[in-house]
Amino acid sequence: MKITIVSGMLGSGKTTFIQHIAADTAQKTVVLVNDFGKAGIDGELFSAAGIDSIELPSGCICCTLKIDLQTTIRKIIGDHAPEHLIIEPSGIASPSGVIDALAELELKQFTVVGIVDATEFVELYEAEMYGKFFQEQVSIADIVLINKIDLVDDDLRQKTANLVNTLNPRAITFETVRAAVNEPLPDMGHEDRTPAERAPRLCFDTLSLTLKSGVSFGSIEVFLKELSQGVFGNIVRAKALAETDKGPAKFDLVFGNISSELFNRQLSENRMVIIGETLDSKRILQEAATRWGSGMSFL
Ligand SMILES: Nc1nc2c(ncn2[C@@H]2O[C@H](COP(=O)(O)OP(=O)(O)O)[C@@H](O)[C@H]2O)c(=O)[nH]1
Ligand SMILES: [Mg+2]
Repeated sequence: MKITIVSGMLGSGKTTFIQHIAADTAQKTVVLVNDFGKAGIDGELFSAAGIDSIELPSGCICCTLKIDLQTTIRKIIGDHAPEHLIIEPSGIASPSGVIDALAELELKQFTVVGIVDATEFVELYEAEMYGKFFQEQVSIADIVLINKIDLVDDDLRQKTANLVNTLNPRAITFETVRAAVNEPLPDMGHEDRTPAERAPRLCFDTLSLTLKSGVSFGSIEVFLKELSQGVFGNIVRAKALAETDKGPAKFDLVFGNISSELFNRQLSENRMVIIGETLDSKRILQEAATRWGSGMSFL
């Protein structure tokens, strides 16, 4: 069984990347996704793309026992016998925790793909935000995608490439738009690059909400804008899938950038997840209930 671990900060493009590689292959592929929050948005994105995925039940790898991950991997192997297992840890999970869990299962052949969001990587690194966390995500990778280069100028693109090269001179790097690599990715037998000093865990607050159907598309964008401006705490990532007055839609907030697009099929449930450092959950719930009526609740 081939194993690919896809690591990268919140919103860097992990799910987008996996949609390419899982759709491209003739192999039987299963994605193990450990999304933050309980809303299972990535799981629904994968199934909409016809990709088999299993969600790790309990929140984020950084906070749960390795045992959950191992149990889930064993179950996937037993139930599905995939030829390719792709693991998407949540953007705040440390890839070395996943590697440890695999090693204990005697799974030692895998490739780690690290995805860097070129719009924010240098800035976050220089500001030493989240400590050594990003450094570990890049230094442990066999392949690094410098993604979202459509959104940066040449200068920042070059700076990002230089920083990635300094942090991990051995990695094969690609500069990508929408995490698309236009050639088959090499299979790398992962060498042990686990840093001696582990990055500390990042623990964020998360909030999962359900929304009633038929909410206005614009009202969700306005709400995300307010979230990004810090009205309800320091929010680093939010996403939503909702049946809106314009049709089913997907919304993303990644470090201040909001994007939205219509979704090509009906949704099983309307929901939003929000992740941040100091979430004012009570106010978010109140505001959401005021704007969208009583259809708002915890998941
Ligand atoms: N402009 C632009 N947007 C991108 C690119 N890659 C991903 N995105 C968008 O960034 C958001 C987060 O991507 P996603 O794959 O969900 O990130 P994840 O949280 O790491 O799984 C989505 O709205 C994507 O469509 C890119 O190269 N350029
Ligand atoms: Mg994702």
